[in-house]
Amino acid sequence: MTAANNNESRKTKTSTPVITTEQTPIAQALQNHLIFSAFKTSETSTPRDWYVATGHTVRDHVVERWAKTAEAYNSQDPKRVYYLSLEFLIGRMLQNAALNLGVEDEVRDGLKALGHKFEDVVELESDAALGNGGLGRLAACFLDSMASMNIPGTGYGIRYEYGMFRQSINQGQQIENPDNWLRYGNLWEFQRPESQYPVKFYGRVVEFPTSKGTECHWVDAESVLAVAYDMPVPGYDTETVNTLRLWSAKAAREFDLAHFNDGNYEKAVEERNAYENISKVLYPNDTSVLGRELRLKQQYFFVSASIQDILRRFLAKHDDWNALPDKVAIQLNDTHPAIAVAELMYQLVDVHHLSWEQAWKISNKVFAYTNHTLMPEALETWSVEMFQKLLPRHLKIIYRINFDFLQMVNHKFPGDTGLLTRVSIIDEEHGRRVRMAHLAVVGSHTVNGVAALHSELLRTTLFADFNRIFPGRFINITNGITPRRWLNQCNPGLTHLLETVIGKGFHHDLSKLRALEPLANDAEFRQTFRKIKHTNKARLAKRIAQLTGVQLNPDALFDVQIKRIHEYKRQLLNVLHIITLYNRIRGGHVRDATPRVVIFGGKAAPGYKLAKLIIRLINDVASIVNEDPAVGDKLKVVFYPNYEVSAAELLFPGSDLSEQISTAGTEASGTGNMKMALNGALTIGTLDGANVEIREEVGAENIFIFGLTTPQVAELKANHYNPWDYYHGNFELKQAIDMITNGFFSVDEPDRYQEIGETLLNNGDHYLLLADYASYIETQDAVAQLYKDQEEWSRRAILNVARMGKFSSDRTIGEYISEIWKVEPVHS
Ligand code: B1N
Repeated sequence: MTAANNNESRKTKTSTPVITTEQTPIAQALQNHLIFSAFKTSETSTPRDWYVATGHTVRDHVVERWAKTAEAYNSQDPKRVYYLSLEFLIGRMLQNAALNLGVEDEVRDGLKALGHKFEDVVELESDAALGNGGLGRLAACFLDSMASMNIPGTGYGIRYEYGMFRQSINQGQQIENPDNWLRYGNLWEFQRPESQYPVKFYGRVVEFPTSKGTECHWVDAESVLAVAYDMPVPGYDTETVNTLRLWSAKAAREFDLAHFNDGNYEKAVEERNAYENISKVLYPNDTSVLGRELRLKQQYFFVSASIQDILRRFLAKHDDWNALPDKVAIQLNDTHPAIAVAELMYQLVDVHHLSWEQAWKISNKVFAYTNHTLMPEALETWSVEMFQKLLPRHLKIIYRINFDFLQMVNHKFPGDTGLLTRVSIIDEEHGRRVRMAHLAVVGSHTVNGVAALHSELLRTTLFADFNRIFPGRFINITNGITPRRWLNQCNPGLTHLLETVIGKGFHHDLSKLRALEPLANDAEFRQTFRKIKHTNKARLAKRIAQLTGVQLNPDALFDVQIKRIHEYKRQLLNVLHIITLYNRIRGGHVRDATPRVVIFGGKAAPGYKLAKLIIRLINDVASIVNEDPAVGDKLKVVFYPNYEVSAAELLFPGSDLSEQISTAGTEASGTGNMKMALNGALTIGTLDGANVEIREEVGAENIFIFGLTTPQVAELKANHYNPWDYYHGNFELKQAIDMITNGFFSVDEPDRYQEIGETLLNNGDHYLLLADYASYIETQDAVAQLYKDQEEWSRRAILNVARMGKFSSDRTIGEYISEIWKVEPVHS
């Protein structure tokens, strides 16, 4: 049981505080809400009641501005951005709302006066974990930036009843537990019963001849209701509060009365459940797709409701459809909402009776698509058969879009049938499938990648054909992170230090951090900087001791890899390094080792066997290493259970070394890399994703780059890469792999890690761990060496902080605005 849970079960110990005349309005509001919102007195209150009182107190401030923002948008009718995403990884709301509204200190003081600690109260909120990882968290950072920049932006997604599963570790293995995040209610959401839309599935299409051609009617369809739940998105230091609108599925009829009257009560309930299952649970797969019907249902469900909502809002003020692109920009967060291209055509042509040509012209000016990965297993395709069954009208629409598109291509590149086959929206070679990425590219005016290298690879590999067909359509917009949550909120110590030396300007313009550069040479400043890092590490160590029982020395080098568990991210390479260090220590080869703590965190998709095996290996290695008296404090290994946004807020500030070690060309961007550097960690990484740009910003001398580059990876693969050569050529590598496969770390089951040996040696080592091993180890040795020189280490860490300005999501959103959305700020 966690400390937070422990707290929860007991009553608040403190006696009723004396109400003094100097009480602040916030302290009064807290007490009022304890009575009127939690319905408790101080004597009977539990810690959760204080969470409720605090939440309501902060929420009141939010709601006031929220209404004003809505009113300003309504009266000024600006062009708006709609960010469609199947994932929004928000995390906790309370502290972020208090911070953005500028009432955090007052709330903290108010609680203190009443005998409570803000930090303890905040801990009682469940994370809104409506996302898997980087893609979902990016959507949340974008919402924060849009609100902070007064951009009329709305997020649209699904109100999953269960978010990302909660991970526990049992005997070293991942266990998935349901994430019942709404169990105690959610004071940050507002149901909007007035915003409900029917969403149709199944049925068939009938065609009617008319004077203008044929008209299609989608008939005999089943229907489910999408009910809106709104969550506020308060901007930082501004009056703007935007909206995240999440859809929940509700059966269109309470029960099928026919079944009900037959006495078949169970069947009536079952059918109802089947509809409501659509918004039940988030698919826990990151960068890989399963092709399940329920997933396509989820996608169409939230897309259809969102498009209906967007068009309703437009129609309330306009009657000229050609003005739609002047009022509406829709961003597709990967291909998950790409069905929106067909849905808008459906709405415009079938429901609102525009001509196909006019509708297509309008639609193309509305949509833009962001690609987040090159991994082939993440490219969404749906069997034509399933599509036909679930969305028969949309399949027809897609055929028509494809027909027009291929005609155009054929006109531009006559006779190139290979090209037509490759770019067709329908893949005819793998049993007829709809390629959602192709639909998204054809239906959008702009397509962007998420880091310079990734966007270049999109243009030259995945979308090379499309780049010829649509020159200029493909651009780059490098990802960013919101400094509110990832600096101010998670690292108050560092934030305060920065404010005292360079002022508060960086809150609104992160590039102002550059003013910090000269202080890297100031010994006194370096010492203060180190002290803050030490405090953050001690705080992290304390939490890790509570969670795992492992005691850590905060003076050790905290070497951290936190992200989804995936072969391409190469947690295994990190493990090979740990085993190498362990062997050196055991062999007595190291005098004067740099004490190191290696921390892992991350979830494996429940069906991804090898990823789960990697978690188990990390834990098995951890128990051997941590319990070996020959090792002592020199090396500790920890797996941090249930890595989530709130855990990240503790882990980033407590890290010294940021592991960003994916095979070059595989990680589209990465955003943890940015969070870690902003919080004063040095990076060890490959030239992959945004690491390339991080190096550009911080300077090659302030980052540890190793391994093959993207072209070298391609070349090695083309030249019959053989991992065995590396295995036989490097004694330490061979020894480490042998220990894994011989059962050194799994004495009770020596074969446990056979599969890992197979992947690395016999199945081609797809992610080139063996090829990069020597370079990685050598670079890690340099890291350990530098850490001994604390002055030089801190100097470089400070320069990293100073040079992270580019990676604010405010800069990213600024680029979306000028390159894609063409929207203006609105002041409420
Ligand atoms: O999107 C992040 C990037 O920083 C990461 O490099 C990238 O891996 C991540 C299918 C995905 N790409 N694709 C996904 C998530 C869920 C799913 O069902 C794919 N996530 C990323 C932000 O750009």
